[in-house]
Amino acid sequence: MKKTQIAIFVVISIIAILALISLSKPKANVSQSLPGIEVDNFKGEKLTPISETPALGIKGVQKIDVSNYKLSVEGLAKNKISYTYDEVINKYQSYTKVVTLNCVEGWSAKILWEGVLIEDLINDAQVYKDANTVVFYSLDGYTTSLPLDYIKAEKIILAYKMNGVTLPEDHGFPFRVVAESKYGYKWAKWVTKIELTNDPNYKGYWEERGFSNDANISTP
Ligand SMILES: Nc1nc2c(c(=O)[nH]1)N[C@H]1C(S)=C(S)[C@@H](COP(=O)(O)O)O[C@H]1N2
Ligand SMILES: [Mo]
Repeated sequence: MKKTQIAIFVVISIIAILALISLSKPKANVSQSLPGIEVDNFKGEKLTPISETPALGIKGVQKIDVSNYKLSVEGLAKNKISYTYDEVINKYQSYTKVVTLNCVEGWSAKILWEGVLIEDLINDAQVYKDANTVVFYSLDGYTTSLPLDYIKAEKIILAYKMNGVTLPEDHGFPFRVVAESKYGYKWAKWVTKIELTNDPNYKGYWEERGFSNDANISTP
């Protein structure tokens, strides 16, 4: 082979290799809302299908367009943060757990949840020492609160998937709280703001209407 032929061969080979590398790279930071396939069990545990899980809301289903959605972390924190949907999903470690949602109305649903630790989201805001309560604000005007110590100790997640599929709109898309061992009214859906306070007696929507603030599910 002549030198020029070798040079052309080398150049073409390099282009081909670069093309292959760029094709095989996963496209990070781009969220795709593929419907996915719902799972019906997890490690042998039977899950409740989403279709059999009631969807509640004081003002009906909230529709959130993630292209102009922000999740803010405010209150007793040095560094107020405003996250996009993709930042929450891509910047933080994800966790899965099977947790049963119990409503005071008497029904329950065992679901595989996937989301990020609320502790991780608020740590980046540099929470002040006197904060002891976390208040969740939702698009429908709903609010509820949880103790900060409980959120840390129980590794409470803000979920974006249930039974392996993107959280459906009627179950709180894009993010909802999974407040395990507490009644459903602590499981805020369509969360838009997380506020750190030093008021452990803050009363949310149902708490103001007589439901207990600790909301613990009594285990007989
Ligand atoms: N934003 C918002 N979150 C909410 C509510 C609501 O009305 N608005 N209802 C709560 C109640 S009382 C229950 S039992 C659960 C029900 O969750 P699901 O609709 O996914 O079953 O959502 C909780 N989160
Ligand atoms: Mo509920």
